[in-house]
Amino acid sequence: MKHTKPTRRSWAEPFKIKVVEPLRTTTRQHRMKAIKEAGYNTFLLRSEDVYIDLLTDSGTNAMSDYQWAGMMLGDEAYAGSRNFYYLESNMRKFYGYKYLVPTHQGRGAEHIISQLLIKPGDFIPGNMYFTTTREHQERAGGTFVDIIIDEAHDPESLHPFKGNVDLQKLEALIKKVGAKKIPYVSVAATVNMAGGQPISMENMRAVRKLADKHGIRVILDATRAVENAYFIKLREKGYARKSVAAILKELCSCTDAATMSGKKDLLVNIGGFLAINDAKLYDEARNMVVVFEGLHTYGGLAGRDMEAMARGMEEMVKADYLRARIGQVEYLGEKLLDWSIPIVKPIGGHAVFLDAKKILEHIPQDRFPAQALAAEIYLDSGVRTMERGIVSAGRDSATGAHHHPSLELVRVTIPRRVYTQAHMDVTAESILAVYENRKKVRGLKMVYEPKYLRFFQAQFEKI
Ligand code: P70
Repeated sequence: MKHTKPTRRSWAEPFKIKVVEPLRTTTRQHRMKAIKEAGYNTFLLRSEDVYIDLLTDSGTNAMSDYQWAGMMLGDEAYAGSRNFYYLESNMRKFYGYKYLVPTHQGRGAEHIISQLLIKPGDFIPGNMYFTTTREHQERAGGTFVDIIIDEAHDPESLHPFKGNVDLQKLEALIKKVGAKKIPYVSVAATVNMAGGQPISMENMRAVRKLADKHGIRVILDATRAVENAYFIKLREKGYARKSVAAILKELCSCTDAATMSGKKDLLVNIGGFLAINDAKLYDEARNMVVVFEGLHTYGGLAGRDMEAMARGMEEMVKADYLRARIGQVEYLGEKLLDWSIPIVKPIGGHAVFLDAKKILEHIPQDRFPAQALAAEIYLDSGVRTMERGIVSAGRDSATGAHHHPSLELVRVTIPRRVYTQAHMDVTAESILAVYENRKKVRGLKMVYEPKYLRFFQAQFEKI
């Protein structure tokens, strides 16, 4: 093999491996049967039938020895666990909100905040929908309105902050429906469905200012806010010398509350929370959590899970960790770009997103090209990815028609601290093999469609 001389010095994972979990390989014949039985939906595959699992970065992280040691210090008291108080103090230290309400995961927090703040007939503007977030907003009687900048809908746009809010779109909505019908602006950092794209600090400040002018709250989806803070450090003027921890706190300070899925940035396998500044709202949330999740000092979690989250916060902001984390996603993305495979640009924080619309241009969107592409990659190598296109977008709650998102993507999601560069090579080669045979891939028809969040359980057949 020929090796060219490097043009820059490499990074490496800032850890060594202490425990290993064997991977299973399967035959193509085995996978053919498995994906057919799963109705061509990668969510319905058994993990045992998967080789490299890039379905999600959610709850799939490898914990450190420091976190595992903390698990043994779980205080499993029903009330007032010391792990809760440690988590609360670290949340204050790293995110800066006043009050903490733990939940079993992110959607538990979304449920509570939506029920508390949204009235039927309200509108919730946000920088692109997220599936579970919008579902909870709609269940509370609200209507989600997309106010992300147009560039976010264009996979080719190289805008460095494709997660930005279009302030004119926000202002136009306020004018149209009135501030009283907008309980809050829902801002995500980074934006998952746009391809893991960040929002800039400048834009976040401007959103705060506009919301203040009209007395509207700003609620942050902080699920991947650390990765957003890292992009701000790399890309935004004036932030290169600031620490990611300082940037994260500054970002949160522009908002009134946050929902959090701890299963991403916090380097754990389960957990989430709601973080709030307003004492009255906190009081209501603390009361509601006991109905749906558990007492306000555990919120559906074991003490040990809260300990692992608290310790994860200390690790998530470390510079060497983030460099390797984002660097690994970039490594995979650049490899695909070198081979001219269409992906969302710039490369995002948690995943590489394949542009299924371009790759399978012979398959119309109503025949689910991204769903078909994800199934084909699995079939080729046992690598599991996820559809993020028309199936995920669901139906319009008013008309019942399919939403037709401009982005029809397959998400190749990288768990934190789990896979090596060699796994990225194998993944890239499988995607290349499928890309080269793309003309032979056929579309799908949906034969089973569940009512809520259909992408999780829908089933398909080949056309
Ligand atoms: C993913 C996961 C979860 C998530 C998120 C953002 C920006 C909230 C949540 C909910 C899991 C998932 C969820 C729906 C469809 C597919 C996969 N994202 N906000 O893989 O948090 O899962 O803890 O309830 O990304 O992206 P939780």
